[in-house]
Amino acid sequence: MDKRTANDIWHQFATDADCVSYGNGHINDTYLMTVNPYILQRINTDIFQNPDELMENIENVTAFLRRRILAEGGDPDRGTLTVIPTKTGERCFKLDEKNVFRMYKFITGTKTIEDSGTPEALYEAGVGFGHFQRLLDAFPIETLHETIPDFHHTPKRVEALKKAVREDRAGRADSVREEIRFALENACWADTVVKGIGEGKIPLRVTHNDTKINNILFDAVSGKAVCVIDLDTVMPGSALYDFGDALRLGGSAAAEDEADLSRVSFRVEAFEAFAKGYLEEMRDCLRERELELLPFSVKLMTYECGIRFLTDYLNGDTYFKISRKQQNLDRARNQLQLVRDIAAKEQRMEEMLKTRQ
Ligand code: ADP
Ligand code: GN1
Ligand code: MG
Repeated sequence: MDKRTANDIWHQFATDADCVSYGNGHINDTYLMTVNPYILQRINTDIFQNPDELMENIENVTAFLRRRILAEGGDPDRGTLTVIPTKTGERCFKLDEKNVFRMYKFITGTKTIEDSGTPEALYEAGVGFGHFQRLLDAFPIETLHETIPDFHHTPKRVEALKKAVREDRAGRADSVREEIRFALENACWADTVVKGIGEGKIPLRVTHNDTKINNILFDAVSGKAVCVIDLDTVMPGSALYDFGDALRLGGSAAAEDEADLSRVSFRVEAFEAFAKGYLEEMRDCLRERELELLPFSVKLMTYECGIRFLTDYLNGDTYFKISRKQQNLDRARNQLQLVRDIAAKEQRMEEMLKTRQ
């Protein structure tokens, strides 16, 4: 999008630009123009095919969070996203079917963490995501739309991988036999959380479903978690999805697409720090089965992401953006290597949690 288009779109939204008389000059007429900073985002309509439902979710969830944050004496303008409607009162602006925009208040004085993060930052991230989930504990979950159906249904992700292998659309299956073998050999525990939900041992909650550490804004000075952002995938899900996904990235010693697998390992100290923050918020809300599966969830979510990358590589890179050839394959190999390391450290993490309880 060029600057001019962005500017035209910006004018569609009900922003609060102000113009007041300024100073005490005797000669000229002087005015101060103020405008708060805003975030303008184009919604990816290839992935989110119903932007109206998506924005309804975000509006309802942020309105609920706003009330909860006010009730506990916090600042809702910093603690949650604020959706700015268009001048005609819509939640988003549709230039055409493909180009749909939304606006949020920009939350000032914050930063994001783009690497895995120090244990201190991970503790804060744990508090941030845990707090988000706790505040949404009483949200009427049945009112939420599923913005991407079966998003974390791991067995269906396994089926999608099998289909991609069968179809072999990009002619790449022969070159990744070892990765496919490892993925399918480990598919036996893919249904653990889905089964737990089905049996009523794991409750459905309002979950974020994309808890990358860069989806939290941290205070630029104190480093404390300020606001959970990127709410497109807020849907009914399991707390284990959010816990596991946060550590999939936050717990890794290397970037998600690091091709040198000798650098890929899981940092148990990151798990300890994140779990500490998360449990300070969520311990009293979680059921026994959820607590039990926290270490497992890190392996599960890393596995799920690994097979999603592998599937996309086999399909010819149609879902995840790539900036170089084979990036999805590097990501897949990286995540599957991380699964091996997490599995080797799973028991240590379980013991760590037991001594904390
Ligand atoms: P994506 O889905 O592409 O990851 P995000 O919603 O996470 O998009 O936004 C991308 C980046 O924009 C964030 O990582 C953050 O740096 C910044 N950002 C988004 N919303 C806000 C906001 N309300 N205030 C400040 N920064 C924001
Ligand atoms: C995508 O948009 P982003 O980068 O926050 C993906 C996540 C994956 C992640 C892997 C809607 O997240 O599910 O875990 O990439 N989001 C969607 O890095 O598919
Ligand atoms: Mg994001």
